Amino acid sequence: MKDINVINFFEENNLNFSSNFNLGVTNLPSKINFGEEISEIKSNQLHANMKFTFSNPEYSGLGDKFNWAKSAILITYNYKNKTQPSMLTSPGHGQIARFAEKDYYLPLKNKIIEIEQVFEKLNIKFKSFIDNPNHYDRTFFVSSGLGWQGKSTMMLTPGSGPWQLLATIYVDHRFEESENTNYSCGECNLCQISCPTGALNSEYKLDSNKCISYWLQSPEFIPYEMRNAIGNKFYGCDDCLTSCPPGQENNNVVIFNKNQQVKLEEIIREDNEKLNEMFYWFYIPKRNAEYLKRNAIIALGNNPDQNTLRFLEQIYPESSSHLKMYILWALFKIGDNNIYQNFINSFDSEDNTIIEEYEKLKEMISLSK
Ligand code: B12
Ligand code: SF4
Ligand code: SF4
Repeated sequence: MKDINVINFFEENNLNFSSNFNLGVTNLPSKINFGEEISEIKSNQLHANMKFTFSNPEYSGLGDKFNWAKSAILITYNYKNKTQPSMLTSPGHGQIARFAEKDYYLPLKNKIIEIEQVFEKLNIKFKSFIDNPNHYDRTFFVSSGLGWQGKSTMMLTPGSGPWQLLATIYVDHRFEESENTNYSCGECNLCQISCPTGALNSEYKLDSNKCISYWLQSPEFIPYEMRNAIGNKFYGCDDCLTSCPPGQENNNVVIFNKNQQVKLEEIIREDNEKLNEMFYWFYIPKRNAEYLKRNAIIALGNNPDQNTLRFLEQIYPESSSHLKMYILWALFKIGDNNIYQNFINSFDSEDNTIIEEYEKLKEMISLSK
């Protein structure tokens, strides 16, 4: 008997999908295994010491994880919503990458719950993964006929390009396998030349040590060369996505999208707990909103308005010594004043890591004179 098409199966069970969703199927066992690729990235230190899928590559990259599973369904959610994502921000404002302008994982997670309810009702075993350290979400994308992996490492589909989030459901039921497509980036390299830091200098390989998206989620001190490249970005980076032709609208008018910008002063003044609530869907190291304030200070140093100098001078005394290091950098970056000189001379901290950073800052400032 012919295997049933996955969409027809769900329709028969009263579950429909809007055009934002796309589904593809890989039959199992698949012999697909990205364990080696993930390990190689780790051993070449391109993962910037991140944990996630790098903690256990042998398992996270393994396609055939469960011997009971007959198919893997790859489900994608296109969050572009037919509008061109914007890079525009006003002075004093910071940019949020499109995937994080709101909780776009939520519609995907809700859809997965609906799918799981269908399987539960039919007594079919399943296991779902989305942004889970135990599973590499891109594993079945190409084999499920949904598109190809681009030179930016993003998974691309004609129409939605890279603007999609991915999830996988292993299921003890055999569906009709999707047909493979045969697309590729061809000679295009726009993501590589649009990346402000050279993180994509080797095609199809991301060096996370140079990736702004990584640094804005990292608890480490952000290196000085990165701070300049971060520009007005507050969370995430879309430069290799916005430049990607398969993800662009035909009538490519760049619009201003208020959901993609935040007023940086407001973020810096906000209570840490409130910030955690406001951005509950962000990955924030240790859920410590100090890191969001750090991002905001860097973006403000790169994208100040008329009030910024006065504002930084005002908040400096009551800020933590960790944030003081960034405020000093921002004051220096904006330049043309002596405020930072007074502050830097009187700086004091009992934390050795911060003192180390303070020495680096002084060296950087003296070198640039
Ligand atoms: C760690 C991580 C990051 C890290 C590292 C990203 C990376 N490319 O590895 C950082 C923090 C930098 C990051 C950033 C972003 N991320 Co992220 N991230 C992850 C996470 C948790 C794991 C990814 C992973 O395991 N990487 C390891 C390596 C092995 O993966 P890879 O780069 O894909 O490696 C392949 C290539 O090297 C390729 N390759 C090597 N040589 C060659 C040669 C050829 C010819 C080809 C075709 C391929 C090829 O082979 C490897 C295996 O396929 C996943 C969620 C998950 N659990 O899977 C989300 C995930 C990858 N991220 C996602 C998103 C949305 C982003 C951002 C766009 C967010 C933003 N706007 O800031 C950026 C994009 C940056 C970029 N260009 O990739 C989405 C991507 C969806 C998509 N369409 O592909 C995912 C899948 C989350 C999700 N559930 O939707 N992310
Ligand atoms: S997310 Fe930004 S920094 Fe990272 S590879 Fe893409 S363009 Fe470069
Ligand atoms: S910008 Fe061009 S090279 Fe880069 S992922 Fe998109 S199509 Fe591929």
